[in-house]
Amino acid sequence: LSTPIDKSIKLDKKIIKDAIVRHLHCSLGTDENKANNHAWWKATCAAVQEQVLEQLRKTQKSHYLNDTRAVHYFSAEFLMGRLMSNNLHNLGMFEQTQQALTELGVNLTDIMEEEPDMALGNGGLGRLAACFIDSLATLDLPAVGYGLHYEHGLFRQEIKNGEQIERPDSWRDYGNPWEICRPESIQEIPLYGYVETKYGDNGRIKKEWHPGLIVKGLPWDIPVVGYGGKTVNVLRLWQSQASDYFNWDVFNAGGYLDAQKENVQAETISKVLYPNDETEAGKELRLIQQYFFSACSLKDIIRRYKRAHGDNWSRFSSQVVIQLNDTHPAIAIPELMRILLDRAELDWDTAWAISSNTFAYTNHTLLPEALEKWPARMFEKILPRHLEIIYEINHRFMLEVEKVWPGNVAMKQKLSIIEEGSDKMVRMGNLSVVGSFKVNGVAEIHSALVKKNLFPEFDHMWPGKLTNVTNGITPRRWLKACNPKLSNLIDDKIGSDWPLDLNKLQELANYADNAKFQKQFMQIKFENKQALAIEIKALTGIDVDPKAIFDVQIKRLHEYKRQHLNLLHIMALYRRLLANPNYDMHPRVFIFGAKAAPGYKLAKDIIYAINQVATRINNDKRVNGKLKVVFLPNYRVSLAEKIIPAADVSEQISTAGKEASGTGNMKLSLNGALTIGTLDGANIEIAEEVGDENIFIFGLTVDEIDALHKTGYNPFDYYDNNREIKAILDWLETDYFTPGKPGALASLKHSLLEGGDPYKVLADFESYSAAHEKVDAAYKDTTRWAKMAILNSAKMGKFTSDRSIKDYVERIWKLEACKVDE
Ligand code: 26M
Repeated sequence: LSTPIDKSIKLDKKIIKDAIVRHLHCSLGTDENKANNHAWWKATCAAVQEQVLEQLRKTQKSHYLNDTRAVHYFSAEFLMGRLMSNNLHNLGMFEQTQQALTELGVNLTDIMEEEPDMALGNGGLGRLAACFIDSLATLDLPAVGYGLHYEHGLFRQEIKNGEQIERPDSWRDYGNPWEICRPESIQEIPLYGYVETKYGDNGRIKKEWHPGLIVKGLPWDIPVVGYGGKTVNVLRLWQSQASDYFNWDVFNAGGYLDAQKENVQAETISKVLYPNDETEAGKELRLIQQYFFSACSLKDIIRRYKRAHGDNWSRFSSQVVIQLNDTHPAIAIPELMRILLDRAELDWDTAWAISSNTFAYTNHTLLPEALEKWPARMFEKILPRHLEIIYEINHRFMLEVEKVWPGNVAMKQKLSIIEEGSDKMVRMGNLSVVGSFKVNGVAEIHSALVKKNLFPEFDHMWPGKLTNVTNGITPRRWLKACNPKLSNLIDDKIGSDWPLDLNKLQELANYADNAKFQKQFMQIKFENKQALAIEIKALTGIDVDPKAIFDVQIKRLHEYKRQHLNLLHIMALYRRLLANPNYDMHPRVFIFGAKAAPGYKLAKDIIYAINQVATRINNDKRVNGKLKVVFLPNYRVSLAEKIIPAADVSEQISTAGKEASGTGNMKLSLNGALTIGTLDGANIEIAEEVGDENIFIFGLTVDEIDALHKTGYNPFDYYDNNREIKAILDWLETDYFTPGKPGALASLKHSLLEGGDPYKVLADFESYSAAHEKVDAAYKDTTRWAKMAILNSAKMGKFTSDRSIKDYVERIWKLEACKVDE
């Protein structure tokens, strides 16, 4: 792959200005005097969208004429955030648009705040998909993102009396200026019903699925603008609708009112994103969502393939590669088999060769509770033909297992796609491995553990199928757009082509010891902290001093991510300060952002505990401004873009072996925050890049966690032998942090003791506390800290999502770039 050069479109300021005003008048029916920020935002979007759509048309023409192989990224989640700033930067129109608006008396930064986040994802997995489609377009690779057009994205979080309240997210209430509805490409999706076995003329058995319900899939296209503004790919999201002419088949004929009920059911499919980032076993609607978007997307791909190749399937897997973002779209595997067998009437081996050369699967987790399983009975009800096909896939796979491990029943049970038991289950991970030509983990350690612990026998059966592609992040959003001051400084120092070639940041290392550059770098950090301090005041009413260390933990709330380890340490600092008012520490602000799954009780208890401890500490004069704790409500992409440029310290403290990769770790380090972290996920590779002297590593390793687990971990050993740990845990049971409500925080203590402390919080506490003392010492040495921060930014080149995508292209997709003509 060649690295594109700077190819930004230089649009005249005057043209932009005219376009904005034209849209204000002609699209929005208002004028310069009446327009509020929302109207200006919409008019500006419309003006930008004109440029975007022109490039989209050119891109599609070019891909069509070249009949290119393309990747189809299937993902139940795309956490896009806001698009205006990104599109302006990628089109190379940011400055001109800013000036155009200034001349109109409008502030671009203000109107960008009008844009609601597109929060169609939970966290890391969804944001990864968004970074990947940015990189695919930037690298001029033919690609389509496929997903669900949720009416409501991830819930909006409010904090009331310290507790999380979930409110609906309505990102499209006032219209989404970026999306285009494509009714000409509606698909029909069958569900329920039964399978009829027929005998064809040649005596061959034919299966016919008689669905009980058909729903429509209406596609919405979101243009994805590559950096440089040449390639514009699409993200195609499916909305479910009732099918107006076919609701129930003859066996279920109902009246008009019954049909209305079916309409509601059909339209429920794309209503809401599941707010859980692990499996909720047995949620019928979730399986239907998965099948709905996978089936719509496959039909869309096949329609396009047939336009070029007719009924000749022989080139399908050389033109089409489908990447499964986790197992959520794995149902696409039996769906493609169904189409090839029942519709195209291919024989099994031909169909299987096509299908298994089309799919590749990315695993994002080792946590057993997050591995998807669906009850076979549920499958039978919703997708009866698919269950038959899965059984046949499994039967043939079991014959392969028999060849490798003859007579080994236990092995067959272990590897089977079907988990036997009182309630048979379909294991989507096993189906994905069997039905794909490549499987990857998302960081070196994670991929090694996928091979060693999760799928060792598959690795033995198909050497080379399991591989690694370390995650990455787009530097366009996560440095250039979100941290304009630092970006400009970098431009001045090393030139402006680093967003396309992030390894160029290496050159900053030459200035790591340069006093003037250190001063400039830290001055920008300080100004970003001032801006965040204002935001914190506005959102929470809390005053924070930008001269304090801003110590940040922003991610979904999970026990394995150990926000409670951070909290226990904050309580320890508080206690030390109360015991000794002269306790020597540089002032620190601990900043949290985290949503808990609505049904995850302990996660919500931890949010409550953070808020209660925060209130007590923030109002305690005795800490003398040395300690502040801030929980920022409604953490989301657009809030991350404000926090990350202002962070000094990045908390990446998961139990070793539990965080597949992490990507926030990369964003924070890129913006000059120093990591305090465990040897887990991509932290290990970050440490390799920045060097051990520029990161604060602590805690047990994967092997040590394993060993501890095997010898029998007893959290009471730490409680009984460490006075600080005992005091802190006992403190949680008093009403010190919850006046009048003793025991309100007891569940936390309980989970760490009687609950067995499954994520080894207490085992890592001392080491974590010691690492924080090193952080404090390092910060006091301003020269040393500045150098370390600069080197973090300088060494993040590896973690551009462009590199991840190039790895996917080389190791899995085998795609070629397709330049878009002028
Ligand atoms: C599954 C079934 C039903 C409802 C929801 C789900 C589900 C949704 C999201 C399960 C998992 C989901 O996301 C997991 C996730 O975000 N994993 C993270 O992926 C990142 C990108 O690879 C990694 O960096 C993180 O380490 C990993 O936790």
